[in-house]
Amino acid sequence: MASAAFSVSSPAASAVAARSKAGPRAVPDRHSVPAYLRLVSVLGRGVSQGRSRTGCRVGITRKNFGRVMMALAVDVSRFEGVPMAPPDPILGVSEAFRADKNDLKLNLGVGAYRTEELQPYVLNVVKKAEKLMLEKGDNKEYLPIEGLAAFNKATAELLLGADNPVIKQGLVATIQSLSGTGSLRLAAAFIQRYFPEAKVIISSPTWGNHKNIFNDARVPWSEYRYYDPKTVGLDFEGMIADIEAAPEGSFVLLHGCAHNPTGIDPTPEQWEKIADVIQEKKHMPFFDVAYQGFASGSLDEDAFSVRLFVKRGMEVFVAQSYSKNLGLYSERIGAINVVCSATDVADRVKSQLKRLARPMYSNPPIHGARIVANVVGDPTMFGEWKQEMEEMAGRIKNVRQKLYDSLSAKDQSGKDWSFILRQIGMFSYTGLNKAQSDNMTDKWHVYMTKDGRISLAGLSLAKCDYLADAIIDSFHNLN
Ligand code: KET
Repeated sequence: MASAAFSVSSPAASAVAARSKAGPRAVPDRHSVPAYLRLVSVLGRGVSQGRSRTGCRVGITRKNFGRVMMALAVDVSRFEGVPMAPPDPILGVSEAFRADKNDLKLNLGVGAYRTEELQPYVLNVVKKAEKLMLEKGDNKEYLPIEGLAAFNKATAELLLGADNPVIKQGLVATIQSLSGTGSLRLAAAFIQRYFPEAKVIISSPTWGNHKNIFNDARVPWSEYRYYDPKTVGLDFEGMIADIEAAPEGSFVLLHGCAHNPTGIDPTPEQWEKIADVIQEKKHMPFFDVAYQGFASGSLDEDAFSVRLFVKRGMEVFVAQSYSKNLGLYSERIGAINVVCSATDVADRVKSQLKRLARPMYSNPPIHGARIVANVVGDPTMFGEWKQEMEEMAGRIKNVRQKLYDSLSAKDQSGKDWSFILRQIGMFSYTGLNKAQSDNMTDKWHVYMTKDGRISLAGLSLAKCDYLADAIIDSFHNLN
């Protein structure tokens, strides 16, 4: 990046060097002037100054400046080889939505809860907990690497049930991490370090970021069948066959509830069979629980799958998120739990998770952890949370019903839209292909992911008719 034009033998630079108290020995040659300093010199106006690595004060006059600037202008950036990254398939949709000036626009991209007025929602119980925290005057000291102890206790209990024997026996290694994504990423780093031969199998389709997470952690992955477009339901046979065929000891990534993006979960009987084949093949179940309480409205019901595996005495990974169920999206609060078969194993696993976390992000943020710990630890607030969660889940169910009603009433083709009612959680997987999804956005200003997923949490009853028109037009007029 250095240009031949920047030479300390130039008259101006020599003059500066001569003025330097450090004497002639400290005159910087062009290699002793760090790149940043040369750049600073170019960007500054008039005389720009700085210190070279030798500690000598250097600077160049405006007169000399022109030459340097010209030389650098034709120089090639060190970042020339960095290509433009594509927008994120989910969060990039929100960026495009913000840029659209049309009044009809609707953001059904990201899975984030909105009120009936389509406004973001901060839970009352969260405001209450924050008020208490402020009154108490809690400090902002670093948390330990594993996070807030009260949070870690609360989160494991919420997931597994407070009287689960694995908690009582100290078999659960829990680390507070950076929400669901950070917890998954930490677990992926653990897999990469301690199971370098293992691969992860993930459902087809799955939440888009799963693939990025394992790619970045250099953990090989492949897909197992999950969604059957013909039935718009679960391809259970295919799922079982693919889990069975995976190399023994694979990690099987499962959505604990409210599968994203399909909204299709296995039945309790199917979960039993999935557990059977995972156990037979000595696979490791790895649950992603991002929607506990949001699928059914009940925290316990939505933890059914995880608890089933744990009850069988299996070792299990579980990543948790409080983005959706407590609406703490930007607080980045979640955890990775590893249920182990012995206390000393849990201790060792925890120690290694901490070791991985320390150089990655050192220790997690405290604010969201305190909110969760306060809400779960206080019976009144805990009750209020459950009620608000039921209300949120209830609003989504109402919108789901209304969308189905609107589609059924408006669509004259006889198409069966009842799959929308069978899907659960925040999303509906509409079956719209990329061209149809593009039409939804380009013509109707409905922002959604290109896999045909819409977030019903971003829809209001009032907008259901409009959305139904958009879907019918896109579905029938494009293929
Ligand atoms: N797992 C799943 C299945 C998931 O849908 C999300 C978020 C996460 C983990 C991570 O959430 P976090 O906020 O890191 O705790 N999904 C929504 C938002 C996103 O893509 O980041 C979404 O699918 O819209």
